[in-house]
Amino acid sequence: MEDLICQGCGAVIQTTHSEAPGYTPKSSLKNENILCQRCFRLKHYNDIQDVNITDDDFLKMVSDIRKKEGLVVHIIDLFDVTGSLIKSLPRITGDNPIILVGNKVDLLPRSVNQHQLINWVRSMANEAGLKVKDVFLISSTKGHGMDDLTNQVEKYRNKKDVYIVGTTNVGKSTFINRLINQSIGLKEVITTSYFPGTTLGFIEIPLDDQTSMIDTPGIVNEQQMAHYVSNKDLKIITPAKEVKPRVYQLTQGQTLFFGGLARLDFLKGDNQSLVCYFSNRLSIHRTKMEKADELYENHVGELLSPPDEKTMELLPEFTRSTFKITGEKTDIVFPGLGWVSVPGKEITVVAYSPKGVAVSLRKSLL
Ligand SMILES: Nc1nc2c(ncn2[C@@H]2O[C@H](COP(=O)(O)OP(=O)(O)OP(=O)(O)O)[C@@H](O)[C@H]2O)c(=O)[nH]1
Ligand SMILES: [Mg+2]
Repeated sequence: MEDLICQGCGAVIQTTHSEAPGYTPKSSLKNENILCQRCFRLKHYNDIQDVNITDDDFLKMVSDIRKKEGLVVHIIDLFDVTGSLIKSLPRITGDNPIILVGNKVDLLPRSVNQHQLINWVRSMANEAGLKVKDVFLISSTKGHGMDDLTNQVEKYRNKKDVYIVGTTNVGKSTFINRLINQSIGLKEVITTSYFPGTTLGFIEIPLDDQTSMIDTPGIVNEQQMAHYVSNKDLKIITPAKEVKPRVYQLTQGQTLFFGGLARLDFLKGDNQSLVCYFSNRLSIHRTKMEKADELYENHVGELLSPPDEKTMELLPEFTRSTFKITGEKTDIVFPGLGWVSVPGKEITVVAYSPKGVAVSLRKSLL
């Protein structure tokens, strides 16, 4: 007999280990569409049950695509390109053609020019050495760009299967749910959540008699901030709607705190406007550099929050990186948290982020 699969997360259904993936009470097996207990609780109570599947297990699962033939749709999160673009994707998905999809475009300021944004995403992929056939921008929650993408996927897939691949939380399952909803009207068939690691196995959605679109578990990128914060803080740092740029006119010797999760010192340079793109719910605090250490020590978790208590247990210590920026307009990226855009004037900054979540620079997005 073939294994039964949970239609919400793709785990193999079992009735013996209540702590393991796919657990379903025997009484539920008679239902036509089986949902495991974890999916049921996520859907109805927004309560996440941890499962002991390792990052490596997920990677192995997704690496199975190497042995298959189909189109790979690599979804990234436009709010966290650094944390979600998988440079080594061809090692995981083999020779299969890749198209790149920037999801969550609804989070970026509406004024952004779509054409420029596509070119920017393409240049990020090029820089990472990732060869892609095409680039698209969508919002899986709002529906933006979905029709165009669906038509192009139909063209690129060449009557073969379609694999939806990406790091955790980029919106793979939300994307497929939207397609299901558009084609047959059913709502939220696959389980989605703001917790990373929602999908646990392959979920096949038939496209026709022979081929399917396949949802896959997210590949874990240790660098993502999401792995170091509590569920409550995750909700605060994840933007839910269009991010409002916050502009700070800074002078040398001033510091910005992003909650208490990251910090930026303006070490040297002429006065300038720094534009901050973070979740609107994350508070930004300005202070003098000379007072910053003391402020942090005395007020992290209070004035400077998040982190809450739980996050403070998980969070590695700050590491510092010094950057000298000259020339073109540059983003200082705090992966998974946001970025600060600085004009291309000469400026030296020191960026602090939790160890393991490395701050980086990139050509400015906006
Ligand atoms: N703002 C915004 N949020 C989105 C969009 N698409 C997905 N999300 C949110 O992102 C979170 C993750 O979505 P999922 O669909 O579960 O992501 P996933 O890639 O399947 O995640 P895993 O299964 O854990 O790998 C959820 O809170 C979604 O509501 C989008 O287009 N815009
Ligand atoms: Mg998923």
